[in-house]
Amino acid sequence: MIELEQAGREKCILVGITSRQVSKIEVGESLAELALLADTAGAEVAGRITQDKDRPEPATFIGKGKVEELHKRLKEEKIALVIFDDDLTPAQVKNLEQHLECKVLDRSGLILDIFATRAKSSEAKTQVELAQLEYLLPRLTRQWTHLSKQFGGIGTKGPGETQIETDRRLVRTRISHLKEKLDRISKQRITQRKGRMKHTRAALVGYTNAGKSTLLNLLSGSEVFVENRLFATLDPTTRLVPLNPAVSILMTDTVGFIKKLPHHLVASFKSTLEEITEADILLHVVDISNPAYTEQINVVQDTLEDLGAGDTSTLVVFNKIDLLQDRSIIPALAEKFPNRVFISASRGINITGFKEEVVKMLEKEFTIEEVVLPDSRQKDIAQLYDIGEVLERTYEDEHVRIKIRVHKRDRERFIQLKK
Ligand SMILES: Nc1nc2c(ncn2[C@@H]2O[C@H](COP(=O)(O)OP(=O)(O)OP(=O)(O)O)[C@@H](O)[C@H]2O)c(=O)[nH]1
Ligand SMILES: [Mg+2]
Repeated sequence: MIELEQAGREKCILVGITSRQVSKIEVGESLAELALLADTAGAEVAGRITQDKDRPEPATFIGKGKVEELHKRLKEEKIALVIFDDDLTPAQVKNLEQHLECKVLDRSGLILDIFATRAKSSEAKTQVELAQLEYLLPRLTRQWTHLSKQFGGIGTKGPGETQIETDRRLVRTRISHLKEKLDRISKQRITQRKGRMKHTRAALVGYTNAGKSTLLNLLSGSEVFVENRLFATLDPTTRLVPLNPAVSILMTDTVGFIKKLPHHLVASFKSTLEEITEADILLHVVDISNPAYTEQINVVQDTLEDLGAGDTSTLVVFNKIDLLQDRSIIPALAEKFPNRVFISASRGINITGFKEEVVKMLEKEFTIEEVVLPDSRQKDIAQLYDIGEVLERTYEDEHVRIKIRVHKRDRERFIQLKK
């Protein structure tokens, strides 16, 4: 498995490609983010190179001349790691490692490596290991295909193939074992969530490093780990947050998103990400001081759609306004995003305004209903607790009067039950 030495910062060079579709500015921003990822993984960025190329070389991604130029530089500066901003095929990695005589990583491999060092809970560790093995599996096969092509023919299909087959079998067995384990964890989570059904739930979502954990800490007085590096949070944390004397909600902080988040990771973090899909409302935290914030908003929206949470009502929380040099962009953003608020989580700016916006949103999302049912309908009365937050329950003769807060999503179920 890919591992970066933690002791002593390993030097690396970053590589990106500009083309008709991807401008120099975009690649610059993307490489700046890759540099942050490299730093988070414990590497020191010694240089960045870009090449203008509409179509990547099938064998080496970058052109032959670029490979030679890079090889020379690596030798001169004694650098043993190159990180590509785009995903490479297993064959490209193999070829590049041969030509460059150094370790070659792509963005997905680097992100997986960071997740592996960041994972603390048994659930996160299991999810990351599953993603890593899924990433490794095709590489085991194709690496072999590559070797058999190169050395070809007789004599290469014996022990090598057996070895690969054995490895693949082992990896597959481990994958199904991990999947079973995650299934069990996911079931536990559903039970846990059932236990807190009666509360309104909001999920903090957003690009990595936007300030989600900082905001949750401020609102709940908790101490979720905060760091100016990427993917500080992998495990979801849920806290009760008072919004005003009458209303409090459960707020969940969870893993941040990033451009080109490896799909294996999204798939294996399914149970963690259910905290997002099951939420009543989403609070989308945006780092407004990041020059790429518009692209980051789009990445988050696309990821939410992939997860099936694209339709959940969302408040856009523009964070880090204390770092904003040019305040003139605020009115345009306010117009573009009708549900939004501008805050600074670390400085505590406009937190009251934030809470008011969340309360306003809840008022739109939920209605407070009253229903009177005969005592005999015990089953339906129990069902109500599953539909919404029961605020009051009073007994009158042989009837029970229930005041309940219902999400608009569950309104139909409520009306059916009331009949
Ligand atoms: N200047 C400034 N910095 C902030 C603000 N909010 C958060 N930060 C800083 O931004 C960095 C990232 O904050 P986190 O709360 O860890 O961000 P996150 O969204 O939880 O990040 P991940 O868990 O990695 O997805 C930290 O260094 C925070 O101190 C803010 O309003 N202003
Ligand atoms: Mg966090």
